[in-house]
Amino acid sequence: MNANISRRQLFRGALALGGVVAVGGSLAACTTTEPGGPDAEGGGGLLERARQQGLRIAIGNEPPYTELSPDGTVTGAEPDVVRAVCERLGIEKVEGIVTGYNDMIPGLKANRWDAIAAGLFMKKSRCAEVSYASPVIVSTESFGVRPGNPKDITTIADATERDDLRIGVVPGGFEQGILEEAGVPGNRIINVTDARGGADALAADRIDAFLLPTLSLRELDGVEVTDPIEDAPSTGSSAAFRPEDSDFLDAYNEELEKFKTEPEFAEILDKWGFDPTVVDGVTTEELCAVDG
Ligand code: 6CS
Repeated sequence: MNANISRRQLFRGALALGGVVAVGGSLAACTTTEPGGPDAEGGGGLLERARQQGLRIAIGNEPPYTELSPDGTVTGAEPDVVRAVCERLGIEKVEGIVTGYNDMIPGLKANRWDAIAAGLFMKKSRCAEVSYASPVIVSTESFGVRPGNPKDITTIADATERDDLRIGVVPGGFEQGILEEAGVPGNRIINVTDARGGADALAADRIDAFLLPTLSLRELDGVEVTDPIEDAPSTGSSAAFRPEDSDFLDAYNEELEKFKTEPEFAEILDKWGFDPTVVDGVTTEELCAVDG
């Protein structure tokens, strides 16, 4: 599979072949902490608090975007970039808290964590609630299907037009929005718990296809992964913060832009099988214009 997608192709949805571009790496062992109080002073307060107590990030535990190892080590594309940028900000600890995609923004607003670093893809409705840093991940979507793709599912139009198809999605995920926007009836959009749950549902014939980012599906045993779906919207992600933490976001973005030019950024990407070229020049504004 050619992992390089031209940016033009990606944004015109004309994906002939492609993979996923993003970052990755390893992260120091992390623990989770009790939720802290609200950051009343805004971003400046968060920066100081994070320097003293560490930064709490919400993750989905969906490799290669995020992964919580049995020993508590938090790795994955976004946490690794967050960890590297935080080091440059004098923040020594990054602590991962596993949660569902549908809880990430409400939990951020409730101060259960300080940021989201889960590959929470940018789209209009999310960008209206949280402030994203400069993009580090640009992704494609695929269907996970049973070997041989017996129902020949390859496009969102297939999912919309064929009443026999039951499509699995994770609750509140970007993919659920794709199907709802396309007009797939709710009784054919089947919630699964997470990536592993989707693979199990597929194997048990509770769903006919599992809609998830291409690279996430490739991590699952027993799941055949279609080429990137040409009629699915493409977007990307980065760390997301509360709008009132704008001072923190400004400081974070300043370091992130520098980090994206350093060899370590490219080294992190390769570790998770991503290619940074497509993310060059991609802006938060562009990705926040994605419908949904
Ligand atoms: O942003 C989202 O909602 C999607 N992101 C990832 C990395 N996996 C599935 C999820 O639906």
